[in-house]
Amino acid sequence: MTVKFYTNPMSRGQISRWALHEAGADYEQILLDYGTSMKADDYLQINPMGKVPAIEHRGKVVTEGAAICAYLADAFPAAGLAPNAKEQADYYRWMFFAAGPLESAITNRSLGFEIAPDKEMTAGYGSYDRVVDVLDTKFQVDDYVCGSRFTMADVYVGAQITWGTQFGTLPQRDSFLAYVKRLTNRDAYIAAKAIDDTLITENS
Ligand SMILES: N[C@@H](CCC(=O)N[C@@H](CS)C(=O)NCC(=O)O)C(=O)O
Repeated sequence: MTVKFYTNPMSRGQISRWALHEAGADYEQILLDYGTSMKADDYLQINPMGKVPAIEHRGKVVTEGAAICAYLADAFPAAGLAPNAKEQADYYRWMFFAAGPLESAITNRSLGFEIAPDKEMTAGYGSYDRVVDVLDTKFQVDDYVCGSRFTMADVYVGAQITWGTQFGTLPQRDSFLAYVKRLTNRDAYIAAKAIDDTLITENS
């Protein structure tokens, strides 16, 4: 069954498109514009947040980039991107780490908002520096989230690190750059990125 994919090429929808290509899913894209079709009543029925990405599959909606990645890995098992029993701990741990602490730390940093040291115990991510160091340590040891095998968790975690190092919201640590190189050489990444880049060029 075809996946309906709601996106804008200049958005986190790029992560979901990459995931769709990794999963080998047939999909139909619906392009939405910021502030207009993204906030229109018919789309708010799909995602009341008025944000992209979102997908519809088998009569259900999935929003949130990380959830879309995990869902696609499960829905398209032939791609072999869901974790096996030994990989589940790392898969869920780092996927949620990227969707929670990492995303918050990057967003706050890019908006110029710093957590005061005496408030770090309250903030879920503690401090930006600690988040970066923890992630750096992880990828100094492992090639991929689950060790030596690429899984769908690498799409989500890897997209955050790829964008972060490209746009300067993450430092250019050696471990990050080596990980990004492994990921951005993948056929699915290249194919998905080419589609979004073309859409961006056509619309500019
Ligand atoms: N937590 C959501 C964030 C989605 C999000 O913020 N998307 C942005 C584009 S990258 C958006 O749709 N912004 C439009 C708006 O808020 O009006 C996810 O991870 O998918």
